[in-house]
Amino acid sequence: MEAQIQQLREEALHAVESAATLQELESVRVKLFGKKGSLSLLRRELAHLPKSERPRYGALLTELQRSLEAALSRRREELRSAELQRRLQAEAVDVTLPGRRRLLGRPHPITQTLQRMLEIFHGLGYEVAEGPEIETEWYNFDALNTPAHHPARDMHDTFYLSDELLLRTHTSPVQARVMEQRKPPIRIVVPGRVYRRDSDISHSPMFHQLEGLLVDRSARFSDLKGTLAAFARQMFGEQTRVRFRPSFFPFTEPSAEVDITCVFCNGEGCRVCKQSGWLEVLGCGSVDPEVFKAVGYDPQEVRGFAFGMGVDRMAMLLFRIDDIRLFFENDMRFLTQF
Ligand code: 2NL
Repeated sequence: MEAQIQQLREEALHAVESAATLQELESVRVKLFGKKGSLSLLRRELAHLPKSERPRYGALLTELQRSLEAALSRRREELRSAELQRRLQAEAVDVTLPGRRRLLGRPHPITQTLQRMLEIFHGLGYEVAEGPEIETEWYNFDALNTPAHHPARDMHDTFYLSDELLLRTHTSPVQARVMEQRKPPIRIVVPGRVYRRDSDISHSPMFHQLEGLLVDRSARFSDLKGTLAAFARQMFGEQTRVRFRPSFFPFTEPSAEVDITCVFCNGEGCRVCKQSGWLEVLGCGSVDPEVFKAVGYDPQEVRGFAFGMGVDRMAMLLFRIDDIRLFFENDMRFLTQF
């Protein structure tokens, strides 16, 4: 019996030490201490011994059980801490690695351009007004001295939503609405999306306009010229020169188109300005008396001037972009350059 106990002790200790994982160790434990484990079997042997010898062997078996339990828990701790070491190494984070750069958003180049334009007009005393993108024929055309059968109302140019409703083709209807609601003096700029059935390298079916309107008792064409010259110089630099060419719009009389010295060649003449040294950037004029009548003003009492320009076109000149469609593709390689 003593030899058996000694043999089991050696085998068991060896098995415990050579268990390489916690699962292996658990199955060693079951083989030793389980119902049919080696220790239980030995304990049953006690019954076959003479009564006088049982206490001695019983005590030996108990001592064996204790030392095996101790060996098991020591080995369990060893395996646990080895496992922990392994995980700590595998999951280690190198805090000295350079971080991933976060993409920061920014205003779209058209928004940046518009913000700059609005700042300039704010400095000149203008407030911002806005209005609906879906308009009636009255506000978009009739009130602006553009009667039925006028070529501008052609289905080819305007997105009609129904007989009466359309997508506004300019932001002027907002000015008409403001005049209807307020008395002069009025000094507003109106930014917004406008829509025309047009699409190529320099036209987008949706684009952005900024229009301005000033109404008081004494506004003169010379005030308009000074205002737009001041705007052009702040927008494109103090060296910028402006010229006014006679033109026509249904809602202004007289009307003019405004050119600035070419931003690409400083007026020297280049491919973009077709060697003229000038770029057309906006349209303007004195408000037509018919428009004042339509919004309930007395044309004998008030005078005004108005102007309109394409924000997208301004952005193209400011950032030297030659294809308007780039603004609307939302290609990050393009957008992150501004
Ligand atoms: C252009 C020309 C212009 C206006 C817009 C306007 C509005 C009212 C009365 C009179 Cl309510 N005029 N707006 C006047 C002249 C020109 O825009 O080339 N826009 C891109």
